[in-house]
Amino acid sequence: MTVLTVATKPYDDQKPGTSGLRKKVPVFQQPNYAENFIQSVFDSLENFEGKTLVLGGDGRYYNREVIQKVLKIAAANGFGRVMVGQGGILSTPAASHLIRKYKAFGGIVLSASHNPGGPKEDFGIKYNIGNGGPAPEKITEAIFARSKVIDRYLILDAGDIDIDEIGEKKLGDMTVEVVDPVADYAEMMENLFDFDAIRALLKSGFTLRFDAMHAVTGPYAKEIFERRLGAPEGSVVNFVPLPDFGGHHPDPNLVYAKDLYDLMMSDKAPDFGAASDGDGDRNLIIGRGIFVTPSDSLAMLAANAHLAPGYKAGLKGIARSMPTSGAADRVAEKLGIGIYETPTGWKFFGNLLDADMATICGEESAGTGSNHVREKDGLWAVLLWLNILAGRRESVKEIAAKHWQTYGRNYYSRHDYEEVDAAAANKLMTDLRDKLVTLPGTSFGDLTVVKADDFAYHDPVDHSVSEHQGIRILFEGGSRVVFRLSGTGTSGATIRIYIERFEPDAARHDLDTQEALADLIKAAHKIAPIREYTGRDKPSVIT
Ligand code: VG1
Ligand code: CO
Repeated sequence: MTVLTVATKPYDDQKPGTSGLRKKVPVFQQPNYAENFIQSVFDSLENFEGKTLVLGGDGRYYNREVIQKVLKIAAANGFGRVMVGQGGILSTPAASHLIRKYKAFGGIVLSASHNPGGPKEDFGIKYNIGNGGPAPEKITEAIFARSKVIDRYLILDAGDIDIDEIGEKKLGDMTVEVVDPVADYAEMMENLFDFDAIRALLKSGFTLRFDAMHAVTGPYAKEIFERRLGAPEGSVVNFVPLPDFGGHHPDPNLVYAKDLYDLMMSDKAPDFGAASDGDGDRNLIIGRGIFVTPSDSLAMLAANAHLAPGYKAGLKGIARSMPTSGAADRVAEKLGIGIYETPTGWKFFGNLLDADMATICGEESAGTGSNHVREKDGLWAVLLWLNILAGRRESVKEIAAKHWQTYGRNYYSRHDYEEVDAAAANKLMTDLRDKLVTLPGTSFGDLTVVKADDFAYHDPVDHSVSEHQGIRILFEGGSRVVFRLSGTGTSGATIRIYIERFEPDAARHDLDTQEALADLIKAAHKIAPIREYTGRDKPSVIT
C-alpha cells in the first residue's frame, strides 16, 4: 500500500487546552483539520517507529471517522501496531491502563469529555504519553507550534478497516489489534478492590444506582456492577453509549445529572448513587440524602483507602489541584504524608505519581484517581466508595458526618459563567491581576484579605514552571475565592469562581452550602464585578 504525502495548510487555532484539543464538530470537519493535528502530534514525537499506539474514544459523533484517520496516519508514520478498542470505544482511564499494561509508546483518546456530542456539538483529540497520562505542557506546546507551520501529512492510501471485530488485521505494514475495551480494565479493578466484600454488601440488601449518562462507562459499569458484583439488573441506567449522549451533557454534576440527584434526595432513594462523564474519568457520588462534593470525596477516600486491598499499605501522598478544597490537606496532615497543590488538569499529577510522591489525586471538578493509571478514573472512585461502604457498613451520611467531626468541614462550591464573551472574560482577569497587589489588608464585611496572587506551579520533579494558573484571594481564617478561565470550552469563555470556607465547629456542619458561603460570594463579586463585565447576573452552573 502506498504512503501518500498530502500537502496542507496550517490552522492557527490548534492549541491544546486543559485536556487536549477541543472544538465543535464542524471545525474538526474542515479539510485536513483533524489530519493536521494528528500529524502535528506525530511530528512532535521521536523514536516511535515500530512501536505501539493505543487508540479509542468515548463514542461520540465523529469518533469512528477520526479513528480511521488516526489508523491510516499512524501506519504511514511508521507505528508498528495500534491497539484500538472495539467499535472505537475506550474510556479515558481504560486507555491509560492499556498504554501502561502493554508498554505502548503512547495513546490517542478521542473525546470532549463532559461536553455535549452531536453534529454541531463538541469533539476532541488528546495525546497521552508512555506513562499513560496526558502529554505534559512541553509536548502540547510542541504540538501547537508544529500545527502552526505544518505543510504536509502522511496517510496510507487504504480503505477503512473493520474495528468491530476483535482480533488482528494488517494495515500496510502496521498491525491493527481490535481489543475488548472492558476486559483488562475490569480485571485491574478486581485486583484493586475487595469484590467479595462488595458482593456481600449488595447481597445484604444495599442498593445502588449508577447513571452512565449514555456515555462510555455503560459497558464497563454493566460488566463490573451487575455481572461481576451481582447488583440487580437495572442498577446501571442509561448504559447504551450514544453519539449524542441522548441529547444531554454527559456531565455528572447536580445540573446535568439532576434525575439521579432528585432520586437520591427522595424517599425512594437507593443507598448509593453515582454517575460518570462522557469519557469515564469523572465521578459523581451521592449517598441517600447527601451529595458528596468532589473535594470532600477526595478527602474521605484518602482517609479510608486502606480498607481496599490495593491501598492497604497506606498512601505515599495526596495531590489536589489548586482550586480543590483543602479538605484533603487535613487528611494528609493526620496521616503524616505529603500533600501537593498543582494547577488544574490531570497532566500535572503525572510526575508526582511516577515519582511515587502521591498515591491518590483529585480535582474539585469530579475527578479522582490514583497511581493505578495516569488519568482520573470515574468507576475507580465509585468502586473505592463501595469498598469503603462494605468495610464500614455505615451510610454515606454517617461517614461524611464523622469525617467532618474529625477534620472539620470545608464548605465548597464552584460557580460557572459559561459561554460569556471571551474579550470581556479576559479583561476581567487582566483587571483582576492588575489589582492583586492592592488587595491584601482590604476588608469585605467581616472578611479581610491576607494574600492575593496568581498561582504558579513549580513542579518538584522536573522543576518546570507553569504560570497564570488561577487567581487566589485568601482571607483571614482560611477562607478563599479563586478565579480561573476554563481551558476546555469550545465557544466563548467560561469564568469559574471557586469558593471555600473552613468550618471546624461540628455544630455548624449542617448549613446549606450556598448560605455558608454567602459572604464570600458577595466579596467575590465586589472584587471581580462579573455582572459589569459580562452582563450576567447569575451563574449558569453551580456545583
Ligand atoms: C475542566 C476541569 C478540570 C479537568 C478538565 C478536564 O477544566 O476544571 O479540573 O481536569 O476539565 O476534565 P477547565 O479548564 O475547563 O476548568 V475532562 O473530564 O473534560 O477530561
Ligand atoms: Co472526562
